[in-house]
Amino acid sequence: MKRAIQESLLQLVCARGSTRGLWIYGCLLLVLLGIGSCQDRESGTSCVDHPEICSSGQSCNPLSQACEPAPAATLVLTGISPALGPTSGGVTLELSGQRFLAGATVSIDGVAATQVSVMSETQLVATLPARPGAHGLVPVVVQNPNGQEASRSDLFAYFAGWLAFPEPRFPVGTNPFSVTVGDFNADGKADLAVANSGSGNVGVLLGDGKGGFAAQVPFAVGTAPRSVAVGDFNADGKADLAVANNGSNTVSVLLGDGKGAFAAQVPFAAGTAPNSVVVGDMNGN
Ligand SMILES: [Ca+2]
Ligand SMILES: [Ca+2]
Repeated sequence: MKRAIQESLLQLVCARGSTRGLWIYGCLLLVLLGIGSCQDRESGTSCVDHPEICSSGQSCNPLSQACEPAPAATLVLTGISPALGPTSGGVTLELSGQRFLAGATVSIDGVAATQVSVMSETQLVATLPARPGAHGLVPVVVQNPNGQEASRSDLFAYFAGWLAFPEPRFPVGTNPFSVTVGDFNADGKADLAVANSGSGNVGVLLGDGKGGFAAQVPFAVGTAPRSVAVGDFNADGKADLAVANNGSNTVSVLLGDGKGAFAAQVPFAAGTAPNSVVVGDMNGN
């Protein structure tokens, strides 16, 4: 019934016998009422009801109810999962969107993602590239082989995991009990001396001045050294070491050569089970 009334209105308003003014205003009224247009009337069919009348490359404009050239289909990126990834890279990302084409490429913060695989027009997977130092949201760009690009800077962020910044570790002996700082090779860079209680030695690690240390060089002392201190015990300007040996009731003195090495320990008797040693000028000379 409604359809019949619409048809009658269209016929009445769009009839060629109408005056031109009535025809224009009538057509406008029909469009506003959503009934149709005289253009449809003349062609006999509305593309709103019959979208199939639009040829390929056209789409139906619901306002004019006429077939018009379709807007160019554009590549769209709508989502990335997971939305966070480590700066060390290597994880698989799933990108969703529209009109992904086989051979599409992905770049993340300007670095090409590897192993890009287009699963469908709406989904592709890619491996996150490593990006040391990156932090927070970064731009992600998908490019089709035809040159179309989609870019989003609000979908994916890098985070710095511990893998990206490994904590430096420098192995020493067994059961290290005490550590002290000195410059044992006189190069102006801080070195370390460690009392390895379980190994019966002192480990010396020469520093590079940038937070790194060479492998420790062990120097034998007494049993179960628990404490180590730096001093210049023979006043030659070269750093020496004193070590409290808990297990042998001695304090060992090791004279340094100023090049990072030490002479064999000279033990001095101490009380029972010494646990620490300090350096000072005990006799005031
Ligand atoms: Ca040094
Ligand atoms: Ca000395």
